[in-house]
Amino acid sequence: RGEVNAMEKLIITACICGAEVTKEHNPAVPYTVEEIAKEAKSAYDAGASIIHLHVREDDGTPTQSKERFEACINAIKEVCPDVIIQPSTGGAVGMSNEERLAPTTLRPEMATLDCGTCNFGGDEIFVNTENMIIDFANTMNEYGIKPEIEVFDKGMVDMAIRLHKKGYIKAPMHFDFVMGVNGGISGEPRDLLFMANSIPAGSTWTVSGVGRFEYPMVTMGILMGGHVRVGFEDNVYIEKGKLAASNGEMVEKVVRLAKELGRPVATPAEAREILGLK
Ligand code: KMH
Ligand code: ZN
Repeated sequence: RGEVNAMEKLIITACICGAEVTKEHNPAVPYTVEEIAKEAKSAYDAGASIIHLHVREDDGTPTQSKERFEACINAIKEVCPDVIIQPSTGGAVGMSNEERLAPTTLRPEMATLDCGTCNFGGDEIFVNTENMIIDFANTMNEYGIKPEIEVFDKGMVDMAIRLHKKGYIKAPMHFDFVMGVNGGISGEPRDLLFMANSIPAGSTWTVSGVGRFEYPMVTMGILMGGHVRVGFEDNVYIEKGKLAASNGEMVEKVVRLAKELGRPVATPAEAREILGLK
């Protein structure tokens, strides 16, 4: 169950911006349209085929504004014409459903579909009720968007499977196991084995590890035949105690690991093929 050919090309997703991380954490975190395009290009040039996209106002405030997404997507497409752009529908904790869904009206190839509610550190709660997930899935089906099913815990995998059986989420499903959120599943090797063994045959998966879990989870993901995500949204360090200069530097590290471990890296065209995008 959940097996992927270990020689399959490796899809690298770069989560270049996020909603929580700021320039105080790492001055290279992008806010403006120009900064977002520059970070996307650094990741793409290094080998990323998907950009998981959150956008900000110039002062760093997270926004789900359709206009801001459109401006950023256009700027990214100018410098990385064939990259797959995957807007977030998670946005930032506390945003309304309508706000969160705004980028789907641009009909991107992919978007995230968060499959459960969880604590998100401190007093934060990231809310995704069952009816919200159904509503978000229906919207994505209507617009022909392939969901990346974001799961922060095992129960969210089960929710996705249940909604698939009810016809709301189409197969083959593509999961992103987000490991190490303060409120979700941790990022120990056994946790990833458990998650990868819990999804239906024929599904694809990506793994991302938050903070110190990033590179260990990525390494395991490469070895297990999954796909991987890195970037400032998940972690701002290139190694313990050393800030990453760019998202591209983090992607370069993944490409080096993949080479050593025998996984060729997918181009955007190959990623589209693997994920069944049009
Ligand atoms: N910013 C988090 C609250 C997603 O992109 O879909 C949610 C998140 C997940 O980042
Ligand atoms: Zn995100």
